[in-house]
Amino acid sequence: MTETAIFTELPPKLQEINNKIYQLMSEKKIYLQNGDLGFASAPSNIALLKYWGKAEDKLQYPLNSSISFTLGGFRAFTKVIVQGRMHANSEKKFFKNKLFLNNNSSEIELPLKMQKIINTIFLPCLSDIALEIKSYNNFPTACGIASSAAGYAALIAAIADLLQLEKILLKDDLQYWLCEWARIGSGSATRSVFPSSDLFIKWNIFDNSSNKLEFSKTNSLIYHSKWHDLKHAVFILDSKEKSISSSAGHKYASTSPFHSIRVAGIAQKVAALEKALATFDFQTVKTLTEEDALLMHAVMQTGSTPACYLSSEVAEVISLFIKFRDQNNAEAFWTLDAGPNIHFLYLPSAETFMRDFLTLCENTFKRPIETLLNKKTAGCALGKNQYLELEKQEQLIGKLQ
Ligand code: 2P0
Repeated sequence: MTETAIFTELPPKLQEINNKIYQLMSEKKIYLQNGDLGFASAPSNIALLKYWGKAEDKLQYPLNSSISFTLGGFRAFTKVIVQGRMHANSEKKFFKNKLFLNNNSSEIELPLKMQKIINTIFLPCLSDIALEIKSYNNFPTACGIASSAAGYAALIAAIADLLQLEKILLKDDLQYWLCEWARIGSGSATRSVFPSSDLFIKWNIFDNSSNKLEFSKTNSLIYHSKWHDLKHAVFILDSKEKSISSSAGHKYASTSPFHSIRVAGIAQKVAALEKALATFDFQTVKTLTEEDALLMHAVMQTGSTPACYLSSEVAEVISLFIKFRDQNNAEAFWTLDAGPNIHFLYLPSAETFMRDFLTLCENTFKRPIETLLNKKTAGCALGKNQYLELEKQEQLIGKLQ
């Protein structure tokens, strides 16, 4: 049964596009055969205002709106390869989808959700073909850098490339299709399927006036051009896999007494952040981002199953940072996702400050601290040429030094 599980209650607009794809498959205008390939590379993203808690679990509607900054250098690279052939006349036979992660030669079991997404997209030819998926990240997995966002975004985009949807769908419909499927894969992935120039992405909650079944609610924001200079670095304090996954954590969000406080204030913060991004109000972006990170971690720590990603060492680094930053009037701020690694965002004026701060931390903790520095602005890229072009760029991620 698992093999043929599909999503049945999709948003009507998504279903409509899928039906169009099914029709083209049946007319052989989309035709796949053994060895056909789809390529994509997608960036990760870091939320300034976070998505934490789901209004609906299956299709992953969020409890609050979120806004992210695209991390063009932190990427997933995904290839999908067809096994079998569409409309095979021979006896129908189910092939098995295969997943290979991070250049590992041993196959890993496809998560049920991934299986369901593939089954739904390829419904008319499920008994004819399967996909071999080869995906890797150029950054550590599961340590507070959204690997599932980049991973699901790249998978959906690679499938779009395989199906040649860029030639078949209107641009807006393709963007909608990518946003919706990426979100169903992993909520934050819906913020990782936009093209290059889109630095800040907003994923909206469905308000009472909108029909949650009709509309995709992810869009790129208008922002001041000075944000193109924004730098991003992560201090890796611990690269072990996190003990409570984000998906589990989302479930407990609403059990925290701080949850309703956070959600009640978020609409106003989203509006204020949008304005601050448009007007280059650095101070407001800094304050809103740091405040929401603290509030989200308060929610995480006080749910029925507490998750403490803000460990004592992380807290110590953040408090050192705030003190040193304020002494130096440095244009820099921090945020923290579901992992013990701290993200710093800063303007070129704070580059020396950030290097000095790293030295301060290393002296304080008496050990070297690994850093990852984002060195690329790039969005979601479909197709072999863009994939190879990005893959051969060695300096997507550097070090703070
Ligand atoms: C975010 N995070 O806005 C928040 C902040 C982590 C902390 O979205 O269950 O992997 O796949 O929808 O997207 C991480 O959760 O969770 C996340 P699912 P996801 O980026």
